[in-house]
Amino acid sequence: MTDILNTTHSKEVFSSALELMPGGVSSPVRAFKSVGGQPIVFDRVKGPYAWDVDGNRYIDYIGSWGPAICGHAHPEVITALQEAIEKGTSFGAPCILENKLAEMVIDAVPSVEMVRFVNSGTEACMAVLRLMRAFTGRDKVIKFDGCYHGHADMFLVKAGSGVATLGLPDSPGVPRTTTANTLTAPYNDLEAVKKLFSENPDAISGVILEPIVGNAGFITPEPGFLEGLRELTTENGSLLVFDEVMTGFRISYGGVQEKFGVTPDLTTLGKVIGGGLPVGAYGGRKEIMSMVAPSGPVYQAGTLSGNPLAMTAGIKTLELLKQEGTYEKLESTTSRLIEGIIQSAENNGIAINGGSVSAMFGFFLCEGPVRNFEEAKTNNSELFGKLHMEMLKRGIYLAPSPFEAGFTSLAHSDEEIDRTLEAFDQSFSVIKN
Ligand code: KE4
Repeated sequence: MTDILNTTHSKEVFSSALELMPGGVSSPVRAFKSVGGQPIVFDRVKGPYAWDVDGNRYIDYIGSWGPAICGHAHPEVITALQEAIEKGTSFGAPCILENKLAEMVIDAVPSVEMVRFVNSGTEACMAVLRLMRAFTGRDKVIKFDGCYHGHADMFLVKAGSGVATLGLPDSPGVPRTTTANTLTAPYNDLEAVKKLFSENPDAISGVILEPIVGNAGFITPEPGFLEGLRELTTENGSLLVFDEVMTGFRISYGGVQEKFGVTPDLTTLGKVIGGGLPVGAYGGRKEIMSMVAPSGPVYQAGTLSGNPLAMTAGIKTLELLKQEGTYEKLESTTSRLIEGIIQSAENNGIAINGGSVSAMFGFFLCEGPVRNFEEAKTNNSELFGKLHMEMLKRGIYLAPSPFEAGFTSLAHSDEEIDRTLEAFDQSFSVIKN
């Protein structure tokens, strides 16, 4: 099964884009830099599929980097948006839809008693750091190597996602003074975190992490890691923050914190809660959130925050996800996929280790285990690039970086998984030599 793809029009459009936008893209990871080859210019998406401007169809395992968990352009989301748009695209005023989505988030996410909507995960993480510092009166923050919390200056320290993909160490333009208060530790290393707390007594506002990592590739917390961070932050009068922008409403309806039973003080969200439109959010205990302007002194604002279209798409998406059997289906689809990928690589003598939790998966082409970013970087990136290219030729659209997780959706059926595993079999047998 090799659909040799004619990507002439993609090439034309992308070469024009290169003249118009840095790297021809609106976000770096889309440029295929780390896998090489021709970025695919999308024309439309539906369900588990994407079509490019040359008319080629792909089974999509990126899902717009997370939002399309119900499948692209879900008919009920589209219909809800069509109705909402008749009432205008943006109010800049209180809107009952904000109440509705806020209630859904508060009901679902254990740590969230009050929530503020913003327009991206980056904004949510920026705001939550300001709030952590204001609430504790402390300036330092601990993040983990390879974790990505958006592109705000203070987080661009050993970050993951596009920063890792492009090998950007600490991005230029970020003053040392800005990152001086950002401390880092290896993921899954509680001793390193303890050491930072003992070296910085009463100075650390909190710890922020991806409770399941998707931006250094897919890395899960070792047993006891999340629980250990909960104890350490409480003992030290610091806050625990789960950045669930990627995992929120994906790992379970209540996120990692519900599935793993560890409740942080604050949570950031994005992607899924916008149903494909720009939404981010941060929330947590009322005593903390009540510090946010205008109820408190911590300033944060946004022209399009809480806009009716984004709220509508988010509400409908969460309604779909809340339905009976959703996460069981996502779990079975994704575990069948990753088990098949691993089996296929092993059948071809290719070193691989990977896994999945609900609708999120990933694998590294290296000997395992991969418990942190350093171990993730032993991934054979050259072989990964070859695999990506072979899969693309067979109409399978994987994340163009070994430092990104993959995503399935409710629209991925047995047919798509079967086709995908067939393509992996063929691709692994081609690249193994
Ligand atoms: P955005 O500003 O991209 O909405 O969210 C930033 C962010 C924050 N926290 C986590 C855990 C995230 O995964 C993200 C964004 N994720 C990347 C994918 N790895 C977005 C894709 C991109 O940058 O193009």
